[in-house]
Amino acid sequence: MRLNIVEYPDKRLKEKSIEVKSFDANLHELLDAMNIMMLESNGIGLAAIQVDYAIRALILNIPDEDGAQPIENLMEIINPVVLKTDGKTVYQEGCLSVPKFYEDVERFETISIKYQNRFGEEKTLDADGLLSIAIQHEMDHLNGILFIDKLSYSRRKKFEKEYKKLQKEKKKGGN
Ligand code: QAP
Ligand code: CO
Repeated sequence: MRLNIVEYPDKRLKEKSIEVKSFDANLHELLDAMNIMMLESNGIGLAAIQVDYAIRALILNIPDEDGAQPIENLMEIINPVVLKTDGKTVYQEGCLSVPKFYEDVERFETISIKYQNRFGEEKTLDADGLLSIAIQHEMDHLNGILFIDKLSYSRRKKFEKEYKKLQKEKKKGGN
């Protein structure tokens, strides 16, 4: 199974992903391939829609203090539902689907969710810090929302400008 990252401004990123109903080998194969893709791309989180599977599944692996992302720290979150949020925090976010752009986004400081693991077992999770932010960022993907959609008018304009500049550089034959 080979996956590709869907990048802005692809319309597929605006789709609302659908609930996962079968926790079978196909799902496990997708989750395994997503983990490889995420690590190869130096990501810390990835939603299935970002690899063109419009299902409510996401993975996270928050780097430890040495910047390592061991498989034990991988989280696979299926059909997440928010139970509780508290506080506000701002963090400079990025996204594999919006390469090379980073901007401050406001999120809840803490979040509690329920979700299912790859076997369909119900779990709950209380998160703070970067994990809380990452969960909110990835859950937005399930509803077709990108972090750039949450920017103020002026910061969104800054994004549009930088995006156009990057496109021009690409045409000229840079990256
Ligand atoms: C979402 O983002 C996130 O532009 C995960 O050139 C971001 O993994 C959660 C990446 C911030 C919490 C805080 C972005 C890699 C990776 C790029 C990512 C790039 C290469 C983004
Ligand atoms: Co993202």
